[in-house]
Amino acid sequence: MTEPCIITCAITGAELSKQKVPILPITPDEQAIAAEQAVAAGASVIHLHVRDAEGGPSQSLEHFQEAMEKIKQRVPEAIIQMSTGGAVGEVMEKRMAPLSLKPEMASLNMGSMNFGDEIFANLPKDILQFHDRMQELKIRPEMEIYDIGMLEYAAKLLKKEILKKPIHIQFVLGVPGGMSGDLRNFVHTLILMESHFGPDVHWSVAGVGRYQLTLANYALLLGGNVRVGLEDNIYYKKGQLAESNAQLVSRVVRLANELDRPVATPAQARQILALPARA
Ligand code: KMH
Ligand code: ZN
Repeated sequence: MTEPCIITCAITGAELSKQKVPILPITPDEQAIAAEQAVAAGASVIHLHVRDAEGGPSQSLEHFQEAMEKIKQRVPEAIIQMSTGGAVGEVMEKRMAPLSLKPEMASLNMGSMNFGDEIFANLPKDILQFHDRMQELKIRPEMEIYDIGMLEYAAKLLKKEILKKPIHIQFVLGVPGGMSGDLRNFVHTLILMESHFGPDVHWSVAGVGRYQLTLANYALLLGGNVRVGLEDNIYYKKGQLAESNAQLVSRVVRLANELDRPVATPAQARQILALPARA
């Protein structure tokens, strides 16, 4: 059977504001509703950033705790994937702290890069520290890869047996400063990934902005997984803002149906990703 596609929904992000995107869920209650709707539409993983009382990006443990509790109350089956990237410029200690809440998954950013006009810093020593902490707490890292050098760095860590299988990669393509979502780039990237990691790697792709739809289609066709959501893309189509996170998820589900690709339930996603059982 074709492997079901795991849909991740990145509901909030750290860079957008409610002023610019009024439908952006930023309070714990709004995030819980957005997560519930996204899961009802077909998502199984919620990539989670949280906000402070003013709506600004936060990596505070308390803000994560509140949002995670509200999400779990509304949609207990959702797999919560905590962001450890936070907003550009956030200090490592703050990015690391909320991991002690032990989400099932967390993002592990695999290198430094320009991120728009700023620098998103992820030094090797910090990447290893995040990784060790996730291992210690049995949190599954999702490796966020924005450029091909980051993939090669991950391959090096696998060779050194620092990273261990199962490996789960999220390509985030189209950030200004990273690799674009041009399909020719992506084909090359996937070929390289397979040569380094073998066929049993799980991968997903998040196309930023206009790349979201094309890359989602491509992942569905090639047996990969898909991330959509307002963090990456606020448009449904050119010039038309998305109505909600769920709307973006629903489109992927429709495409998957057309392409005969089943969509994973949260339980199937846990099985596919071999997530450690939780008490
Ligand atoms: N906000 C970006 C600078 C992650 O979630 O780990 C980084 C980001 C990655 O969103
Ligand atoms: Zn993120």
